[in-house]
Order: sequence, then structure tokens, then C-alpha cells
Amino acid sequence: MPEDINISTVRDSFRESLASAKSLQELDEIRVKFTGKKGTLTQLLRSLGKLPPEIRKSTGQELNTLRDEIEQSLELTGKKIRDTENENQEFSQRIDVTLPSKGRKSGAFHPVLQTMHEIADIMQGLGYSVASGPEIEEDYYNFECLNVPAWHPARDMQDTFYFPDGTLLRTHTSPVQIRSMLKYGAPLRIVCPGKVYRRDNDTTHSPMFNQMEGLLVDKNVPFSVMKGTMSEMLNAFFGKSLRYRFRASYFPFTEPSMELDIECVECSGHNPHCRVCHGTGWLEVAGMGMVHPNVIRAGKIDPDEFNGFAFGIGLDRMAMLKYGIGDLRLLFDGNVSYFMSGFGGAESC
Ligand code: 2NM
Repeated sequence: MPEDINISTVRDSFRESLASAKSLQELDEIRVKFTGKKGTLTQLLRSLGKLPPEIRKSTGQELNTLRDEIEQSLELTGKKIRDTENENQEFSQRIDVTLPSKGRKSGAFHPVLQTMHEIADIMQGLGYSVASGPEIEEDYYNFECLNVPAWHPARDMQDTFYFPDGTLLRTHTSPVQIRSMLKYGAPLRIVCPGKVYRRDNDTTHSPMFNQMEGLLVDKNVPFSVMKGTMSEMLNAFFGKSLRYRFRASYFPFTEPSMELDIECVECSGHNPHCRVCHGTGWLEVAGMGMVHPNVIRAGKIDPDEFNGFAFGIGLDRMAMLKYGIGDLRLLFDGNVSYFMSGFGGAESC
């Protein structure tokens, strides 16, 4: 047996190494160091034969005991390390089902559609029904029966999208009102929201935009009911009592006709540099009038018995005013991030 290696040094050295072993790899290195082919214990066992016979047996027993200790300890420590590793792995991979979820962004109405619903709801509260109709129309319903004469500039190729067969994309939702008069007769209270199309395309005009038109037909409808209906609708929509300015105007389908201005919802007329009203203090929001007898007649209703009023508002402009959207184009591109951040109902839960 080599002079410098005795059994107790090997035992101490093994125990020391084992105590500091942290991983299975380190443990394997210890196994090789002591019980591998060139391991310390292996060498001792090999040198047994060279010992004098009188100590060979007792040394052999001691070495066997040490080998048992080494094997058992390696096994035990190995198991401990494996258990801890499993536990750590289990902990890091554990799913805590009681944690609150990250939530997800919910969908939201487009501001124009939201505006449409808000105004339709208000009008339903005033006894109106919602009607809809085709976007591809006949010249008759879009122009002829609305008292729009053939020479009227609205019929111009410049303003209207025509199909080769003479049909067209409706330029307003009024044709729905004619169709409703024909279908339901009088008395009648309807609003007609929907897409309309005009050959216009610049920073403040889109070739497709959204309109809501209203029509009331009854007996002896006074002009004042129209003014009251418009102010009720807009006060309810903007959530405050606004100032109104009715201006005389002209539409072929109404007589008399008016345009309606409301006080600026941004500055109430106090800011000469206001980006919304440009310092005028007023915003043009609607056109309206008492329905022309020719139009009532086109709806197969007797204009001597019934009269009424009609109005038209732009829903895109209403949405921009109520929700502070400064650029019309934001309503029509596909990027929803502007509206998902802080606008309206879409927020993560
Ligand atoms: C407006 C302005 C004035 C209108 C007229 C009719 C119908 F079909 F009853 F004749 N609907 N809408 C009308 C009247 C629309 O928009 C600016």
C-alpha cells in the first residue's frame, strides 16, 4: 500500500468531497475519483495482494466497509440531489391556477357605429323606428321622387357614383324614407342610418360616409316640433343643454328648409383659435325642413291630409365632435390602436 494513502485519509477526503457536491455531475466526478478504474479506493483494493498476509484480511474488511460506505453515500446523495432538482423543476413549472388572468382586449364598436346606436336609441325614445334599405339604388328613389330635378347639380357625374346600367350608389338615405312611406303609410316616424356615397375625396371628405336621416309624417305637424326634436336629440347626444341657431337654407325635398348650428362643443365660442369651430363659436350639424308635398305624394301619402318634417345628420362628423377625433381619415383606416387606447369601451380587464 502506498505510504501517503491510508484508509482514513481516503474516507475523510471522500466525505469532504461528498458534502460539497451540489449536482449529479459533481457526484459522478466523485464516483470516478474514488471508485473509477483509476480511483483511489480501486487502487487501494488492487494493492491488497501486496500486503503482508497478517494485515491483508483486516485491511480488506476495512476497505470493503469503506467501499460500502462510498457506494451507499453516493446513492443517497444522488437521490437527494435528484429530489431537489425535481422539486425545483416542479416549482418553476408549476401553474398557479388561482392567479388572476392577464385579461384580453375586448372588441369595441367603431366610433361611428357607436354614435349611430346612441342617436338611434335617443330617437327610439321619441317614438321613432329604425329603417334600412339598399345601398345600390335606382335614380327614381335617390333623386326623382325626392323632387330633385334632372338639372340639379347633385345628379352630376361629379357627385354621384353611377353603374353602367343606370343604377347608382345612394348619395343619401332619403330613398329609404320614400320606400318606408310606400311600405308603411302615414303616420310615420323613422330614422334611417347607413352608408352613403359621393364622389368626394380629400382630408375632410370621404367617398363613403355615414348618415342618419329622420322623417316624421303626421297630421298638422308644426315647424316647432322639428326644432324641438332636433334640440332634444342633440342635447341628449352631447349630454348637455346647447345653444342652437337655425338658418334658412334650401333643399329640393323640403320647404321651408333650414340648417342647424350648435354652439361649439369644444370651446362654446370662447376660443378665437379653436381647432373645431375655427373661432366662429358655431358648428353646422344638420339640415332639415318640412317635407315637400311632392315628396309626400311620391310616398303615396296625401299631402292635403298629412305633412311632416325630415332631417339629415352626418354620423362621422357627430362621432368626431363627441369623441374629439381631429382627423376624418382616422375613422376609415384599419389601424384600431388609436381607438383601443383610452377611447370608449375597449380596455383590458
Ligand atoms: C337633409 C336635409 C333636409 C330629408 C328629406 C327626406 C325625405 F325623404 F323625407 F324627403 N329625408 N331626409 C332631408 C331634408 C335630409 O339632409 C341634410
